[in-house]
Amino acid sequence: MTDLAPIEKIKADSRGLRGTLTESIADPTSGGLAEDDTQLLRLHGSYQQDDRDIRDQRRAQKLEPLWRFMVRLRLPGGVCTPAQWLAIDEIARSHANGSLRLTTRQTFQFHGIPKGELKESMAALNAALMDTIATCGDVNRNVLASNNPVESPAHYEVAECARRLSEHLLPKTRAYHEIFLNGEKLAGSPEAEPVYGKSFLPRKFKTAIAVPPSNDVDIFANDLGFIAIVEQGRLVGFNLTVGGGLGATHGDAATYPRLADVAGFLPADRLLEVAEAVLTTQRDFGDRTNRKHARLKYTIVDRGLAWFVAEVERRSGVTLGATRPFEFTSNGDRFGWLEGFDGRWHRTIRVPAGRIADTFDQPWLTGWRELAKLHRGDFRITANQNAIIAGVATPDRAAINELIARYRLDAAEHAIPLRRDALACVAMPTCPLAMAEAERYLPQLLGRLEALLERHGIAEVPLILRMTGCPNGCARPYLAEIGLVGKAPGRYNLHLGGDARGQRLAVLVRENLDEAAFLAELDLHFEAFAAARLAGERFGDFLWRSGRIQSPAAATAGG
Ligand code: SRM
Ligand code: SF4
Repeated sequence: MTDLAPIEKIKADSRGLRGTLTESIADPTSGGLAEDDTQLLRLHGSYQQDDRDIRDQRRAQKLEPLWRFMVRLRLPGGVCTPAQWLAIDEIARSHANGSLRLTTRQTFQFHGIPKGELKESMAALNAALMDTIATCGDVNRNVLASNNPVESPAHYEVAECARRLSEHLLPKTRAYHEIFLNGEKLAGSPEAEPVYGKSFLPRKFKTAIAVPPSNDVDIFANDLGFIAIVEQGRLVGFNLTVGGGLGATHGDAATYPRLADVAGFLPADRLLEVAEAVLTTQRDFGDRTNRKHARLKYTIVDRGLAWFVAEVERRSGVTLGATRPFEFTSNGDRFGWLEGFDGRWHRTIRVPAGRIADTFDQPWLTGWRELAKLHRGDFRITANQNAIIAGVATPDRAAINELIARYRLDAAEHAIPLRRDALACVAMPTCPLAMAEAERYLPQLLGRLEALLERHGIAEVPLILRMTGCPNGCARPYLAEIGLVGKAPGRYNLHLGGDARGQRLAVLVRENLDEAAFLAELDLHFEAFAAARLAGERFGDFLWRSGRIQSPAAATAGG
């Protein structure tokens, strides 16, 4: 029998994810943690990182890396109150690096928290009724739900479903409270984990709920998904999706991005049973020997969808019905004001690469803080790294507009569609897995692409570009019309041909290109697109229709 991956023993022996985290955090001799504790810390929502920009310099000075901690909030459906925003803002300024990072999974990340300030940061979150439990590691992560949440009563129900799913699939261990919040110390055996067992899951596990026609959560990239079926304005149930995931390793054909399968229909009131059955099936059958083969997508490919569905039906006691018809028309956000079904207003604001910081001409951190002081509804983070000022009464709109204008919060919206919809993952300098730049390089890249598009007269055509610093796919580049995936410093693989609904994978067309080479390649495609585009045709669709890209393995999800 093949050996278990080393982390399996760390989890199993951790006494409910405690390990020696309390001691490691208190140890004054290092800014970092004991090796095994770095793994366990993830399941509590934090990663040990170092500043890669100064890694070599520190090494030359014989200093340990400058250990700092990334902390990720649990925010089901991306919802937080203005008071919570203010608490988050305060932590960013007093403990982290002075910026907030909105992620592609509808939440906030802090970067740069020193070890000695971890507990204080967690305590401040706790005081604002927030936590970071299970936002990283081999557990069910932050649950996504389609924005805008109060666009219809069904959206409201779906946001509530996301919250219930998140609670239901939380680990039961009190380790988080003990380690970070001075909770009572465990005496005796660790708490039972009826859903997870003592080794938790073989790998990360991601859940999302989408409300057609918007696929803003990119449901097909998730291990587990629910497509809301709304009839006569009422949520009647969900189409279940299983086995999506994007992570891959360069040069390893056994790893690949995969779109989820649509497995059948379930009534709305059986959501939790079915979710738990999917999760426990993966818990019991996922590959615990090879982390690169451990996601649910590989379990389903290896054993077959029919087997998987039968197992989920047996465990949940729910027989899935025939998939109900659904149609997605977009996977992006809609900017500007939108009126909700209840007469309240929602304003989506573009936040490039999700980064909110104060700079000389864009005092965005301050601007959002001022908004939070004034706003009486709530905030919603989108899965496209943007934020929504939600639930605004008509008379309050003017004051909000005034703040948006004063702090130039909408500066990134007065731009061509490419700039409004582009995503970039964090990458350098905090991500230890980055092979190339992404977030920091995006502004420069967009400028060059914009010039090309203008030259061909197609700058106003919607176009989705997403880039990542490595093949893990955190900004979902494999679902973009243009995906750039970092291979080495300054070099990227070029993927083309995703659609604008998150239902078609882009294909790898050229590898290891420097900027000049991929711009030249794109220039040729843009020229052809400008010359032969049909009315309303998208770039990704054109590439397939014109035969400029093709693949025997072309995959489309959900028809
Ligand atoms: Fe991710 C690992 C950042 C969404 C696939 N991701 C990481 C780490 C934690 C690096 C690490 O393991 O040490 C990155 C931290 C960088 C930093 O400094 O902040 C990181 N991932 C992010 C975020 C912040 C990207 C962003 O710019 O917004 C997103 C945080 C989401 C959240 O709030 O939970 C983020 N990551 C995603 C997504 C998109 C999604 O879920 O919709 C994916 C692709 C979907 C998927 O999971 O298949 C994704 N991240 C990965 C993977 C590859 C997983 C795999 O199956 O191979 C890794 C590496 C790993 O797990 O080994 C990874
Ligand atoms: Fe880091 Fe790679 Fe994810 Fe970008 S895609 S944040 S480089 S793991």
